[in-house]
Amino acid sequence: MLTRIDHIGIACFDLDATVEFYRATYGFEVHHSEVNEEQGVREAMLRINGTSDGGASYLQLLEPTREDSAVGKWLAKNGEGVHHIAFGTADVDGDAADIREKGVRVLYDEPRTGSMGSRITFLHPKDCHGVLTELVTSAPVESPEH
Ligand code: CMX
Ligand code: CO
Repeated sequence: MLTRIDHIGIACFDLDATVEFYRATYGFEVHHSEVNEEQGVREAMLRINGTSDGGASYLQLLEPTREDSAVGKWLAKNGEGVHHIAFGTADVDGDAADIREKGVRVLYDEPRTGSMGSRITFLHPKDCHGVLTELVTSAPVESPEH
């Protein structure tokens, strides 16, 4: 079951400048940043709020690491802006299977690795009224180290 907005993915040409815009304008700070080579992105997660199921909602700022990546191609065509939305679920495998049965193209056979060790998959935007849609199961919370 999809229970929350996990994040909104925003494509940008210059990650550092875009992070600075969100900091200076709204006061949002970077909660986490990483490079995901498989997805071809350098990204920053800005944590907006916690949610009642223990998750959180983020803005995901995305700069392409290569022109032929999903974000690189999209930016070349559209310029900067909202690239995708992501719903949070405790069971990305089950929800992806259910949605595939409804005739929506799920892009991956098995979920792949997303931000902060999450497991992610995508639904084709042409089957979702023009919205690239991601499903996310967050990584389990690790117990603190001794
Ligand atoms: N939102 C809405 N429509 C989109 C889109 C987007 N983000 N990206 C592509 N499209 C549309 C295009 O406009 C195009 O439409 P037309 O045929 O009407 O012109 C069509 O989809 C095909 O687009 P394309 O430019 O030829 O791109 P591809 O088919 O090669 O790739 C997609 C599209 C969705 C399969 C690819 O972007 C993908 O695999 N996305 C999932 C992975 C991803 O986005 N990773 C980055 C984020 C990582 C993260 O969130 O952690
Ligand atoms: Co995303």
